[in-house]
Amino acid sequence: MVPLNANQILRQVADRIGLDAFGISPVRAPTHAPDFYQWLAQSFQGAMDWMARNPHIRADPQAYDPSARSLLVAGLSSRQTSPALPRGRIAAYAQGSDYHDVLREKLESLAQETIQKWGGKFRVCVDSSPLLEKPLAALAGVGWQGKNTLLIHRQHGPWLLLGCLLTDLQLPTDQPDSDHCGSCTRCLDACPTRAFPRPYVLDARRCLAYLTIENPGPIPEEFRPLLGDRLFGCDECLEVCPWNRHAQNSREMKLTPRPRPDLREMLTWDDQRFRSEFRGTPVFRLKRNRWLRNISVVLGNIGTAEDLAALEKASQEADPLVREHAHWAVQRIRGRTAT
Ligand code: B12
Ligand code: SF4
Ligand code: SF4
Repeated sequence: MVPLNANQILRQVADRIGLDAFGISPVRAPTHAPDFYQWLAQSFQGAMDWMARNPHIRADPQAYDPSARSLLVAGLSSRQTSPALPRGRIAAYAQGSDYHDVLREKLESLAQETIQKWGGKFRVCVDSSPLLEKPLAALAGVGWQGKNTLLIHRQHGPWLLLGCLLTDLQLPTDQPDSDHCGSCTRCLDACPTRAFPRPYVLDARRCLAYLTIENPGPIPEEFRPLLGDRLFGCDECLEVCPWNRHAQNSREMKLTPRPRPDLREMLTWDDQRFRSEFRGTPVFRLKRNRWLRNISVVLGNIGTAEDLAALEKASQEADPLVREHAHWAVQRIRGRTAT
């Protein structure tokens, strides 16, 4: 028999396991689920075709798992403030080990402890399952969905990484939080590519996180200068949020930034070296060619004449993606330094 204070008990378990936020929601479509169809109709997902597959399942967790009676949502802070690289920036969530593995392990422990207490079946979902994790986290009272579309937590701001457990256990639910963005528009104003067509909606095709991570092809030229020194992802609309005022760096040691050498050195790595350096981190899934694509664009923006030799070598590579971006970077540096 599940006690009435089950969510308080589980909140304590979650905290002990190292999770920074926790809530339980009923298994139902979030309030703004219909906006998801609108988002797809405008092709805001770009080349992320998987977002458009079976949208009715993504829009409603009950359709994804008809046996589910409760949805547990957990958050793990990814906030980091010490840079991992001498030049260039990697988004905070991606500077250490892959959070998918870290969060999955914690959610499995939480499921095991719950099973020992009250039985039930559990399904672990971290990022790649067809769930609208942010609106579901809002429904579970973890925070609210901000104008930058991210889940904002009163203590951890926009830095929580989210994961869910679907269970056939009927658990007492939490109350959704209300929107505390007020008249603030800092995230919308800070976005270098103007990727928000309106508050609470993102055109992923313009987002630097999409362009540097999900986008399999060339980075369109109009966006290359706007990338600045961002190598992988973008934290601009997170860093400016006033709800950062109480946020601490992540307590999860596995997410601690791993130091990396300079961009010029990484440009010379072969595939084997790339794989051994980045295995087990979010950068690994880019593969070497997209990593070199991104390094080239960053060097095109911030590089010096000393980077030219490494870039010229990269512009002779067999892969056309690397070749073209390295060539673009050489031209940009030459244009700037008159070499
Ligand atoms: C696809 C995806 C992306 C895409 C598209 C992002 C997007 N905003 O949709 C790209 C590649 C751009 C991306 C970027 C990033 N991502 Co991402 N991404 C996802 C993924 C896999 C799906 C998101 C999704 O469903 N998008 C579809 C759109 C339609 O959903 P939506 O943005 O929630 O849209 C809703 C609102 O617009 C709402 N709405 C419309 N009008 C209104 C009005 C009001 C008042 C309200 C409240 C809502 C509302 O209706 C829509 C439908 O519900 C999730 C994981 C998951 N399974 O959920 C991670 C996820 C959202 N990403 C995450 C992260 C960390 C990032 C980055 C910060 C990474 C980085 N540093 O580079 C950036 C942030 C960019 C940004 N501002 O969103 C985290 C976010 C955690 C959090 N605290 O919110 C998630 C949850 C992954 C995880 N498991 O932790 N991501
Ligand atoms: S992550 Fe960067 S590019 Fe993407 S919406 Fe936020 S500020 Fe804009
Ligand atoms: S920056 Fe302002 S508008 Fe954007 S999410 Fe934070 S509080 Fe909301």
